[in-house]
Amino acid sequence: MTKTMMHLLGIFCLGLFGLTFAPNAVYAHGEKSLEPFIRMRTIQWYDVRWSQDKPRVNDELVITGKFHVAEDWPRAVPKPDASYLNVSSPGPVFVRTERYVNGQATAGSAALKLGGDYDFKIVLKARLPGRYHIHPFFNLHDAGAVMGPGHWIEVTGVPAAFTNPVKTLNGDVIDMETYGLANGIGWHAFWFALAAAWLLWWVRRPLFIPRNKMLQSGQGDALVTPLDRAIAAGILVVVPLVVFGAQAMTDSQYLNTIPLQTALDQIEPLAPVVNTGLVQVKVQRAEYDVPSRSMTIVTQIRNSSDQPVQIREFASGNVRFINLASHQANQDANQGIDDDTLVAPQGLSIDSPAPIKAGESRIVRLTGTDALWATQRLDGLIRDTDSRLGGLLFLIDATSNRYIASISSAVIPKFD
Ligand SMILES: [Cu+2]
Repeated sequence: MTKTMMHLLGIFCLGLFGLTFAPNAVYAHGEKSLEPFIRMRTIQWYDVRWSQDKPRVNDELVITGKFHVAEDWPRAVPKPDASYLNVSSPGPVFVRTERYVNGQATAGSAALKLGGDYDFKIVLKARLPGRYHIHPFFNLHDAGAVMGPGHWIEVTGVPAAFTNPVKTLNGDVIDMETYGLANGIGWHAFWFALAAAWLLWWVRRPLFIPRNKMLQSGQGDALVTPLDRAIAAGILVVVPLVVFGAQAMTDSQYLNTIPLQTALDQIEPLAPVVNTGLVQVKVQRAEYDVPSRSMTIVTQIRNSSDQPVQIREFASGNVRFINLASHQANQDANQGIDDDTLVAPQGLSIDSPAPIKAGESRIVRLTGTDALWATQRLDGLIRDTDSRLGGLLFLIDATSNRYIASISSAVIPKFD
């Protein structure tokens, strides 16, 4: 090996070491793993709330929220024909007891409609004590997990206190923590023992090379004894007998069983909440300034409602830029996702902050500047093959009526 090669190898190993032990990846669990255009332009979460921060073991935690399915769904992502609303947590630290989408109880996957509006409610029950970052998220078939906002939850109490009784359709009450456990362990142990015994039966004798030698010297017949054949025949008879016998016993013991369900739940979107047409927003141009980590969006806003409206917030990929001059700014900044760092402290700056009058159409330049573009890896957008920004623009009138627009636009990067 030449000296240069040794050097290169050294640098490679150092790099690998650095990547493996990088300290800043400790809390991440997939929030930023998907391409920014997927996080911005598929499921657009908002109003996500957690019922409490510190449940005890067995207490309920309810996550509620809303999401809009972006109209400008990326071409590279399969349409959301099979999507599953889930909760991300580090292991089975909660159990999910109920889930509703648009008020409809649902357990399976569902097809979502582009441009559709949905609300959801997930009921969890705390199982293991600890401090966890909990997110609602959508598993999109063939695309990945689009995370909603996360929240730190501290579960207190002792693990042994957890119970999970469930009443079956037959009226029996079973404990889900232990139900069928002995049976499952028993069957695994049985098959493991049988397979291990059969392996050992052969392994204890001379293996590959001695056997090969015996074959070569014409002593192959001595390798398999009549006893081997008898045992093999025995297994061939006994294993199917055990399988079919156990199946028959199970059938007679549990008369009413239901197979695991594979059908898709059919859930209709709500009456439009986003892009209702009363306040129309068109993006004329969006520009991302790389060194100052600043996104500028030039929008044309047309107010067809009968009240003046004011811009309240721009949210994209769970990063929120709040108009600190809007009359609900304080409430917004302290609501919902207050304890994680996804609200940009400097907020959203607006070049013409006066409310847009009823009937008025105005060009408004919005600027959101924050390191979150980089730390949330949303700035990777400009190096993607789909450099289109997406997000929700919230507007509000004096009586707190809210108008939401799902906007999208190609982004032009500025590198100097
Ligand atoms: Cu998290």
